[in-house]
Amino acid sequence: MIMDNFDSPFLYHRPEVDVEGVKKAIVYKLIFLIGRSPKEASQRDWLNATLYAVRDLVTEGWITTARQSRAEETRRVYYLSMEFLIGRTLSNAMIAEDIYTTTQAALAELNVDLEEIIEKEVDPGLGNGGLGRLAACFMDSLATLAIPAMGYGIRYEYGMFRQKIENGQQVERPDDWLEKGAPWEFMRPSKRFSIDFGGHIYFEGKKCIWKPAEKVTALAYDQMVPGYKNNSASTLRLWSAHGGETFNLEEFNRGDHLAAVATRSANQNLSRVLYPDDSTWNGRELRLRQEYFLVSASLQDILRRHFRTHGTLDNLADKVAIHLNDTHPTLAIPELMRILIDLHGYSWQNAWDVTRRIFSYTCHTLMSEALETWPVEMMAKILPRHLQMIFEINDHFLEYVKTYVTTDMEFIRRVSLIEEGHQRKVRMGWLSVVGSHKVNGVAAIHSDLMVTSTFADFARIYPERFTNVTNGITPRRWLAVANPKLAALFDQYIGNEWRCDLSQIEKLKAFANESEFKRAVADIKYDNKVKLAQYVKKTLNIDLDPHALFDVQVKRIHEYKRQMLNVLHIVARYNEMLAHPEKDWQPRVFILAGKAASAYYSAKQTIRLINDVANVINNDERLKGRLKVVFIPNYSVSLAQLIIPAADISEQISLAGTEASGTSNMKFALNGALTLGTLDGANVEILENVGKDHIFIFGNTVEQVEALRREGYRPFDYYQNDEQLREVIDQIIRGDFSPEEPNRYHSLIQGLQYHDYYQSFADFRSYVEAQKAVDKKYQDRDAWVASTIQNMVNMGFFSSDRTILEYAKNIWKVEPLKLEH
Ligand code: 26Q
Repeated sequence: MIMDNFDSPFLYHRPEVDVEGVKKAIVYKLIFLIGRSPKEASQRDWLNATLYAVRDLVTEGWITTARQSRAEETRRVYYLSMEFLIGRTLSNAMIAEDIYTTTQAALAELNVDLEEIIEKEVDPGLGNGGLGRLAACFMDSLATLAIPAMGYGIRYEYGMFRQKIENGQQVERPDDWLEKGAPWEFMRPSKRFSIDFGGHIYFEGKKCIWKPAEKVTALAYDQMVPGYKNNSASTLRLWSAHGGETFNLEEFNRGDHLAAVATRSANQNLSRVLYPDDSTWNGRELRLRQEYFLVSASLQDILRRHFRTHGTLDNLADKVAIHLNDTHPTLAIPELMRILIDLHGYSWQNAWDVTRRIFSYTCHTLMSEALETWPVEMMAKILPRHLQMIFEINDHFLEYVKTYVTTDMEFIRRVSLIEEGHQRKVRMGWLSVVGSHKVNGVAAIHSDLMVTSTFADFARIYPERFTNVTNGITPRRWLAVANPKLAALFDQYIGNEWRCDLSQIEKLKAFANESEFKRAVADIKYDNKVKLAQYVKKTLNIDLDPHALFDVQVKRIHEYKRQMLNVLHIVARYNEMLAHPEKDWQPRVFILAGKAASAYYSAKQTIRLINDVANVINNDERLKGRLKVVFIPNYSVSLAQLIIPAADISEQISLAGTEASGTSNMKFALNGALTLGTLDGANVEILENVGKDHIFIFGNTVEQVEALRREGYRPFDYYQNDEQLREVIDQIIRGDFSPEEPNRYHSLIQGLQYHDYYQSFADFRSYVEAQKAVDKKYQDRDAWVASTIQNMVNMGFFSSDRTILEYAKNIWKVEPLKLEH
């Protein structure tokens, strides 16, 4: 019994995990932690009491796992990410601890509806989209597989903004997620580190000395990530910038007290807010400070833990693997070099060997505008020693290239870590490749393109360094939590092992043709659509027919993701329906959601156009309700859990070669939606797994896209030659959907007519045809359900457990703990 291991067993009492025990535990928390009697408790009080009670159960396994991995002195992996989009914790934790129904019954006896309080939990938006959610799925898999690991991120006071739609337009509101308390986190007052910024450097002989000008304190907040039914949990440690001991040393020493205090609030601002940009890089100084803040605090923590366990840093590379989630934490490379050389007296070469054995890096993009580069001047001001270190790394690296690869100056200029020009810049992507032993892309096609385009020069220098690890999603949240009825059906047919071994889902193939199974799958989809329709009715007052085909595109709004292509087709369909109202049109609901970066004008205009088009279509009685368009505001993890299980069609329509992987495509398919997509990102592998009869592929391939670009793509020709496209474009330009301001979409549409960088016009015809094939297939409901099932049962590969096991084996070289309890 684990109790024997606790330092103070008297303080700890594990509640009995039956209805009576859970009930007692919840009421206890309500009274003694929240200070309310059951009689006067609000729904939120009940939620918090339940969270605390469930948290106790997770804590036990968490402490023992941590203790075991410390005792075994295992090799560990540290996942550094500026974003973790973890979503709500309660249902996930109850499912992991296998106490969902017990808790439900306990609360029912207290006259509390579990489903209702679940909806009250805040959804922390500490990430932008795919990259942040991937990090959260990875934490879930690391915990479930009991791999010794820890995630490090930033505890932003304000996460991704809350999106409201006013007069059809996006309005951003601060996301004050901490306002109502954060019962799932543990503050760690003793885990605090000082982070240095600015100042100057000088040399004493060969030794470099950094005299920083400012200090900020990083304070740790821990969150447990429960493993699935393994009585284990991993830690996500988020750093908060603390003003308490912060001041500008130089100003303070000059006696300028007021100025020193004034900077304090600026420093506190470090963890104030998440940058809401995803695909376009935004080189703000505060962002650079945030990145270093994460890196410095995490490395100090990692090294302190290592030293405590091992008493030396000499075996660091044997015991520590650090993973860089894109280039955002890449300053960790020069930071570790600095620590080893300046603080621990390592030789340069020795430090470099250690560093390169420790780091690995995942690239999540190909688009050049998303690659991070920091102006040398800015870095000199904020991190003078790191800039100096990067120059040294660059000298060393270019020397290697000249000796072993080529002396071609053009090549050397391209691969230099410093981009020359009127403003010199540090290339963070290049630095990540040079300082890591493995670099991976996130889907097969993406990893292939990495070595032939963005990183082609580096693939020539370090061919063995590049690899692929296709993304995955956790089946716990994206099936068990999000779609409990479907999960229960699977349990009934094949048992519940699929929950931690998704390849088991193949076993359902044996029932794929059974009419009872098919009917159950169809009924569950229908129920999920009813639930979504109820939400839409309640929040937007729009009536949706759950018998209609639900066609869904939910993701960040970006030109490369081509929400505009979706809109063009919707308007074309609208026109056709009005021209032939007598035809037997398959009723359709188009559902879109997603946030636009605050400064991204055309993305915001796209949202507005969707809403304008929705307004016209939803109010056109000639359609007899057979066509509806809905933009659901404030897309988030919790909304994804509601929307994805209700989808019939999953829109994955990015221009081939632009979406690194996509992960919602996997979530949709697992929940039985058919993909309508281009040969881009993980769509390619989804096609390979589900087979061509169960997916709708359209549009140009990467090769065709490149050929068009080479030959000079002329969108205007498509406009002129395609009558249906021309009509749609003319309508929008004429202001048919914005009669009160006819010019509203001029620049948006002209951007397409004359540039159309993401080639929507070129794929329009093939998209419209694919949409017709969708209608046709949906008419044959039996064939549709059969395809739905083929999608679900062939998703085994896309579990993040498989992804994490690949990282563990091929990149991190870490092994799962053999849990003792
Ligand atoms: C960088 C510098 C300054 C400010 C912001 C940023 C920044 C922040 C977030 C840049 C990029 C991101 C996020 C990128 C992202 O989410 N990429 C997605 O990653 C997924 C997981 O691998 C892929 O599935 C998607 O294809 C990819 O778009």
